[in-house]
Amino acid sequence: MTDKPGRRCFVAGHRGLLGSAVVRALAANGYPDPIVRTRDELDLLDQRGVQRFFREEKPDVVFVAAARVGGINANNTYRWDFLFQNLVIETNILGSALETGVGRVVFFGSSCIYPRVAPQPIKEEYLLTGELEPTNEPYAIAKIAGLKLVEAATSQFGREWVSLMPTNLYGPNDNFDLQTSHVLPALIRKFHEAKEARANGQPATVNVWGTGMAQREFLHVDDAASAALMMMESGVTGLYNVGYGSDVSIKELADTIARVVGYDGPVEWDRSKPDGTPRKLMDSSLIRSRGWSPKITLEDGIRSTYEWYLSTQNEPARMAS
Ligand code: GFB
Repeated sequence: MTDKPGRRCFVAGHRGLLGSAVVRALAANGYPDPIVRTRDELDLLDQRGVQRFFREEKPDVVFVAAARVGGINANNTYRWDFLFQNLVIETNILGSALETGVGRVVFFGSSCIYPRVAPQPIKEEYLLTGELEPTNEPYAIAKIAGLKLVEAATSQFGREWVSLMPTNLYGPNDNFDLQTSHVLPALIRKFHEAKEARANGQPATVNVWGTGMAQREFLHVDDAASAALMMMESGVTGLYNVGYGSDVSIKELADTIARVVGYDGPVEWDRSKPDGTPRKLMDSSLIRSRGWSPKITLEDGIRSTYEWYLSTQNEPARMAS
């Protein structure tokens, strides 16, 4: 690793799943008080406000974890919002970071930037070699624009800016809204609520979207944050996949969550809902060769996320043993 950069870190999106994990990772590694702003304090869609903020605060390092995000249904429904808002957030932050001389940026994309049907596992070099998955094309196009800005800041201006492409993330501070969330928090909530209903003598069935055959790779957000910190400190540039290394079918995921939650009732598969990309397992050997590897297994991660979810419901954890 090269020298540590200046210590004024700005974490954009610090209340979200990924941003809050970056704040935890910074605190654990000697960066205790990153600059953060709530949406009320700083609207990242407001170009002038973002410029003013950067000129006043002059961060040395920026983590771009702010984005309009959501699961397959949110991506597919709010297509304007996902394209427009993500483009504006990225150009506001990256433009101001460039103007005020920010040396290091960690920009987060997503595995959905890659072609819908790509050889597995997906290498970084497969970017822009085929058509995108239609359900998340707006989000993917915005994220591709962002990582191209990062690439250009390096090639044109010599900035040590890096883009990380995490696979499907989960963990504390995730969104558990059943219409807009990703599959893992949605299923934790669905199985938990069905378990509670049955315990109260009500009939309940868990509704799972799609065929169950789609494969997904899940990474605990604390592992993604440790990758972000390592890459920021090294000053490396370029594009890196950040994945767990293996994937599961949605059916297998549902079985694991049912076991962790302790639900043994019926499950119905809603084939009117899309599967999305059939499979998007990433090849993360590039970042692994730099010394990073995930530490949290899927089952352990689901357990701790379920505990966190229960803690937000003001009730004691009642896990299946
Ligand atoms: O996590 P998810 O919403 O997003 O869905 P993607 C993954 C798979 O789980 C799909 C199925 O095949 C869904 O049909 N699924 C089953 C469910 N039950 C449910 C449920 O109750 N809720 C949800 N949400 N899914 C997103 C992209 O794609 O992945 C984003 O839209 C981003 O752009 C993100 O890239 C990481 O993995 O399909």
